[in-house]
Amino acid sequence: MKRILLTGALGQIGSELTTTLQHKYGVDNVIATDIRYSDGAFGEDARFETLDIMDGNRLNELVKNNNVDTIIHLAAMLSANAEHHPQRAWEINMTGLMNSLEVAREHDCKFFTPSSIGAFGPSTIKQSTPQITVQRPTSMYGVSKVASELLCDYYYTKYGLDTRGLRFPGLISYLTPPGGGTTDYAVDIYYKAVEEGSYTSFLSAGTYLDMMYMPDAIQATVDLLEADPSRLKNRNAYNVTAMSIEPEMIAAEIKKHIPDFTLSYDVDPVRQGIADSWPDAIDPTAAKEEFGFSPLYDLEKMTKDMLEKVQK
Ligand code: NAD
Ligand code: AKB
Repeated sequence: MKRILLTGALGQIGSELTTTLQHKYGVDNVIATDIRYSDGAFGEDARFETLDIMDGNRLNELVKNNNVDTIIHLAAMLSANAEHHPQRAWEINMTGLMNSLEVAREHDCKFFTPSSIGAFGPSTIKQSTPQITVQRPTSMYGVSKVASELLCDYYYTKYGLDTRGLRFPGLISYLTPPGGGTTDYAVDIYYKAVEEGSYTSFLSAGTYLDMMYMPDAIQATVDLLEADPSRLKNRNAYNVTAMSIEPEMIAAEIKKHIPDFTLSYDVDPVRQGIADSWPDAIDPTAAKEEFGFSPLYDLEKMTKDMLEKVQK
């Protein structure tokens, strides 16, 4: 892998993944793109281009002119926003993906795009959710993620495109705020704990969801990108997770560092409905076996690091 292009690079994942890839493969070999202007986010020498993913021709030109051999497609609308704008979410999530897959096919690029725990629904088994199981989500985000997984499978079997993906859980990070998802409370809670000593959660107590700290998500992405293709049996997306947690558990961990911290609730029915339709705890065995997925952060270690970083 030498020349990587990322879409949606200024988002929560892209802002950290781009920097990691720059260090690993060289600044010149990473082309970050986003619909928004970067304003020097990735350093003075970074290669950045504005790109609306709906414009497949421009993506094609960028890939061709820069001899790109790997596309990482991150531009998407997340679950809570998508539920408020379902038609637009379908357009961005599906046309964006089709444009990226088509360009990857034309230039024979390796292709990575994230799926999500949102690709599961209320009829999916909630505990130890298997890699291959029922996927009948009830949110527009989930519908688009299932379709995305199927399209990645299709391009692999039909055209031999080297598609790879991860079903990310809620990702917790301190560098870039999350972009309108159902799991965002698990990031907000750390900021409010440090700034105000209290937090009002939009998900109720006892809402278990899979989560992972961003360094583990970035490492899993790099590991999957570098994995021996002959070992990968799943070309849609792999279950990955580091912890299954609910708001009270995060609060209890925060209180070890900020004893006066208080947690209250003002439940948002839209995001609660989405969260209730998702699994409590997915099973990442296939990712462990096929590309060595092995997260380093549990709730305790992540909380300590998050609070230190947010306090800075
Ligand atoms: P984000 O919302 O933080 O970032 C998305 C980026 O895409 C933004 O910078 C935005 O400007 C850009 N964008 C939006 N519309 C665009 C367009 N038309 N053309 C080009 N760029 C556009 O999202 P994220 O959290 O970084 O997620 C990236 C991917 O990972 C998405 O597919 C998301 O579904 C998936 N994912 C994220 C999480 C998570 O917790 N962050 C969990 C599971 C899956
Ligand atoms: C969201 O909540 O939409 C994302 C996700 C789990 O896909 N964080």
